[in-house]
Amino acid sequence: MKKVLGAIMLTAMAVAIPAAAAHAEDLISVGFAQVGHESDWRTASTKSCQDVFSEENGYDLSFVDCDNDEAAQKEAVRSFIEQDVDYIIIDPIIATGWDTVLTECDEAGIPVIVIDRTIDDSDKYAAWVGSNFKTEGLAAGEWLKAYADKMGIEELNVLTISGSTGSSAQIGRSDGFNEVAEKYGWNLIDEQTGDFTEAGGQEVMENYCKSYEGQFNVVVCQNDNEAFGAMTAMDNAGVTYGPGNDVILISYDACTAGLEDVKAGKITADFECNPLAAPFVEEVINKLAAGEEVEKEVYMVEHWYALEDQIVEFEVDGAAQEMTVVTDEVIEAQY
Ligand code: GZL
Repeated sequence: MKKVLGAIMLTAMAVAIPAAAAHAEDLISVGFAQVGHESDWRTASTKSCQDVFSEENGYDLSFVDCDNDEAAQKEAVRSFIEQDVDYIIIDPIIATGWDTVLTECDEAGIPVIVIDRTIDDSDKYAAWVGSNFKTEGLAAGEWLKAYADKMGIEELNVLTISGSTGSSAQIGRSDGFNEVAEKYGWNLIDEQTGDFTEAGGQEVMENYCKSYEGQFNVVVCQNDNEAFGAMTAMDNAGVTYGPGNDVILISYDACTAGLEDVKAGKITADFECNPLAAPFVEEVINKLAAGEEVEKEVYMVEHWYALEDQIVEFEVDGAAQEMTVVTDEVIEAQY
């Protein structure tokens, strides 16, 4: 009985014993210097990396939340060099000031993969996985033109709450949208940074409601969390927004909560920025490990969202754009 029991126990124990944790030296070590924790988008980006680069998947992830502090981010990268990790992932808070520390990574023989935002003053990294922020801005602008024409709105007076100044997401979205605004002669009243946070969006919108009362009919927020704050400020100021109201409210990211606000008729259109880059980063790492060539740029697939009545046809750089109608199923599937 004992033997049988033992066998049964062994079997039971075998089932119960988790896969033997690989020894640290068997794991691929990855250092990830993340922007911070400023938005729903950022939370999804962090989770994507932590889910993929887990110990059960064979990785030892060193994660540093740099809290939007550029100096802390450089320090985190240098700590990864000291740890002699196998790979470094950076989501750069701002696009410049990177060549020195990337040179140090290069000299240490540690490949760097950049995700999401871009590094514009150095190419000393193996690959970048992210979004075309200027395309997001162009899409928002050309959608607004098509929507305003459909609604018979001739004069567009625009206030922008931009993202963290100097981040490639802010630069690209501003460049793209403002290029369209200039093409069609819209009135760009003001552009101030809300730093991609809800508090920042609310503060800027409070100031806008005081300074530009009755002068604006479009508010562009460069991410959903700024839009959440802007809505609070407009509610407090008695300014209505969303289809059929005082203000056309445009946002970026299209996180779940943002799409819920589209469905509720608050955000008029939301332009997605896809945060789920980690699986594509892992593909880059696998190719590097196998000594294969890697693409220098890998673009994420993104969608533009609105309700049925706000769906209009438009083009970006001559390419027809497909808009997605926000339904409960679309929201359920979002990040
Ligand atoms: C864009 C990303 C931006 C998001 C914001 O790729 O860097 O930073 O749009 C986030 O939500 O804070």
